[in-house]
Amino acid sequence: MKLLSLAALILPAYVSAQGYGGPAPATPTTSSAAPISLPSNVHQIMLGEGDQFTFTPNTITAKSGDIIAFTVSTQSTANHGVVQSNPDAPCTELSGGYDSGLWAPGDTFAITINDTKPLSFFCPQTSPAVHCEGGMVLIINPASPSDITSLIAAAKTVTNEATATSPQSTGSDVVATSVPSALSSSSSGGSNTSGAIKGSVATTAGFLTAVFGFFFTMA
Ligand SMILES: [Cu+2]
Repeated sequence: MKLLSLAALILPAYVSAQGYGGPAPATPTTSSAAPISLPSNVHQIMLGEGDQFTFTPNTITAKSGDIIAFTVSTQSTANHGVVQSNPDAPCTELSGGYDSGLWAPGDTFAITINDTKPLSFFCPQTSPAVHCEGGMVLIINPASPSDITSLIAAAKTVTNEATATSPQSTGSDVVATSVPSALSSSSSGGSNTSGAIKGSVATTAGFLTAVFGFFFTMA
């Protein structure tokens, strides 16, 4: 009994030293394709699914005040982003337009739209390939369903012109917003956190085996 009391004193101290007394670790991402139930005012668009230069879907209908959450697919080997454009220049940043910057696979970011007029966007990634020229464009609230086909065709005729300046949190009827809680667990760092947890758990298990092995030998 006395040995067990000693173990009860040692173990919490050890566990505390490993950081378990701090904030709970983020829940690791399991799959970017897992269906998630979203509020009706939230739309999710995947970037780079299948490691392609695509938005999935690449055209959506949304109401004023709706949130569009963008998630870079974990299937992607490239970083992607969303930059507001003028449909007449599909790979050029709209003056005063929204610019997300580039995000890594597994990351989620979001915008709120404040109008129902057509809004067009492109991916600003240019290295090693220019994604916009590969057709990585998006329309929110297209005037016609065929507009996305025309925009993709126009983007593919652009040569070395995917221009974006620096991240801008506001644009034309667009403003960056926080990621809805239903999607926030898939934000960045999931895989790294997961690896850290696994390593820590393995170390703790080894420690426990050593402790109890020691006491067992002593008894
Ligand atoms: Cu891209």
